[in-house]
Amino acid sequence: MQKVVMTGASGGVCRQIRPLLKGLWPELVLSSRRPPEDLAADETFQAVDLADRVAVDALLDGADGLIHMGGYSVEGPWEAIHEANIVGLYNTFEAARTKGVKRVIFASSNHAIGFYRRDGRIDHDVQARPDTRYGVSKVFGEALGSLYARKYGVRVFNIRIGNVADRPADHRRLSMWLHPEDLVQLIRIGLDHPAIVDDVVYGMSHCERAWWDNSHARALGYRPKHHAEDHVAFAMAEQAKLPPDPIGDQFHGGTFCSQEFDGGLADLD
Ligand code: 15L
Repeated sequence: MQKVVMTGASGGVCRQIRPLLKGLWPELVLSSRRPPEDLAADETFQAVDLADRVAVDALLDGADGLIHMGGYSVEGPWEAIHEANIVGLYNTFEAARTKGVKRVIFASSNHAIGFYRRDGRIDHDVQARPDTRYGVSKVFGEALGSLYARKYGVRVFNIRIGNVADRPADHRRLSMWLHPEDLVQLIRIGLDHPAIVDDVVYGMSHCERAWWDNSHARALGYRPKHHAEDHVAFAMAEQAKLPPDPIGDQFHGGTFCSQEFDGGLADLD
């Protein structure tokens, strides 16, 4: 990889991994609608709205790899999700295809499978169970990636990210926390591993209470360095500040499941 582009540069996940990406490739271009407030003098930035196809084309000109962290990152109105995560993502994959980008890392999310219950364990191959319109857009993204891999040869690595932070933020995150260094390890596997086609892995560190079987990531060489159980006291203290959530507390997606919940079939498996 000579030139790698990362979208979503002004978002929270990129803020945490930008310092760790420095020097990994000869050229790293950061992009989002607005520059990150803490953009350093040695970082290259290009402002692009993903809804603007011409601008996305220009962004990916000459790129070998794309780390796609851009888009709408929580639940929101359909119009906003549609523009950023459906139209914007389509533009991004089309630009990747026409510009000859070899690899795409797609920041998928645990909210693609948020309606699985916490008392079970799932692997990367289960049927989608999105918990929000946002989660639906992540399922769409994984499907789009599969199409572009199998039809056009753009290899895609889908990371169903749990929650990226220095420490697990609460009880739920003890099962799905992802330290920034472990995320970078996954990104490097996705850009470099020769066997990647349209693979799906879970973006979590070593979580002893995991609800996800991440053996596919392990088979690709992923060895997370950070252990969630090292932070139990902090996570549980934070949890004590939160109100109970009778619906959200049953499912992987937490509050994303309980938002707007109304007469759902939540007591099924
Ligand atoms: C996500 O997908 C969101 O982008 C992030 O803001 C968190 O809410 C995370 O999931 C989570 O589930 O903790």
